[in-house]
Amino acid sequence: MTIPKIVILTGAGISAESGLSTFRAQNGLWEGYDVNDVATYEGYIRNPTVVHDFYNMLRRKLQNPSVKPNAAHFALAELEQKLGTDNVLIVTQNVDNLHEQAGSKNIIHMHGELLKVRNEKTGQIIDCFNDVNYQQNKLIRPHIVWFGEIPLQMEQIYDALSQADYFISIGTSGNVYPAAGFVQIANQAGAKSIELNLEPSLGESLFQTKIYGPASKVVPKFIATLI
Ligand code: BV8
Repeated sequence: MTIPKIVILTGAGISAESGLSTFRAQNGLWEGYDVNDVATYEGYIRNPTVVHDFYNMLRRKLQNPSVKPNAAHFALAELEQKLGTDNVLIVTQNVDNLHEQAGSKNIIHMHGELLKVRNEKTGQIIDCFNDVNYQQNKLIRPHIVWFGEIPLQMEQIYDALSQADYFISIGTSGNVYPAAGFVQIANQAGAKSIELNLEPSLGESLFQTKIYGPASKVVPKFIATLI
């Protein structure tokens, strides 16, 4: 029996039960900020201190000991461990490190990472666990893909989707492209497409299988059918 190739797309919903807010539950006002002010390059240029304060707050929140991976993160780590790292790829829109904390290894952070910053001049990516003080070094920006910027490792993602036997979408509303279009690529490649979410996403009709409920419940249950 050949081992299936599985691509898993995760969004903010998989980390909701770990205590991290999703983006659109608060109708686009995220942590009380307008997404255009804190998740676009224009917003950053307009007011870099506001954007750094915002990401400093999220970085502190992520490192709060109460924020831990939940059963959904652990189920995905177990799937990779059982089927082999080459057969299970997590493409996450999330900038938190909860997949890593749960033990997953094969991860692409297509929208960047909260615990990394980037030198705008050299492109150097550096681990960052503390607040960024913009006044000290104006070349350091969050290593985050903002709206209007190109997501990371798109070639690898498209390549994996074209070979997928399963495409599983977890905890994402299907609002943001190109991630929201991955299910169509997977379907065209002949993959089985499954949506695991709290409620139907915008792309709901494109999925062959849909199971709704909190990720910590529906993800372990579904993953168990693959192991
Ligand atoms: C690009 C960084 C070109 C910040 C983020 C018009 C039409 C179509 C597209 C566009 C358009 N105008 C502009 C675009 C492109 C734009 C886009 O898609 N805009 C949308 C809003 C219309 N996209 C871009 O600009 C992207 N770049 O397109 O470049 C390109 C394209 C292809 C190839 C090369 C180049 C860049 C997008 C990246 C933006 N940055 N984040 C940060 O993260 O700090 S996006 C932001 O939204 C986050 O990354 C987040 O992950 C992402 C998606 O949100 P979700 O994860 O889905 O979260 P959301 O709150 O929406 O939903 C949560 C879901 O979880 C809900 O369904 C809920 O029911 C569920 N849930 C809640 N609780 C639970 C749960 N599920 C299970 N259990 C629970 N307990």
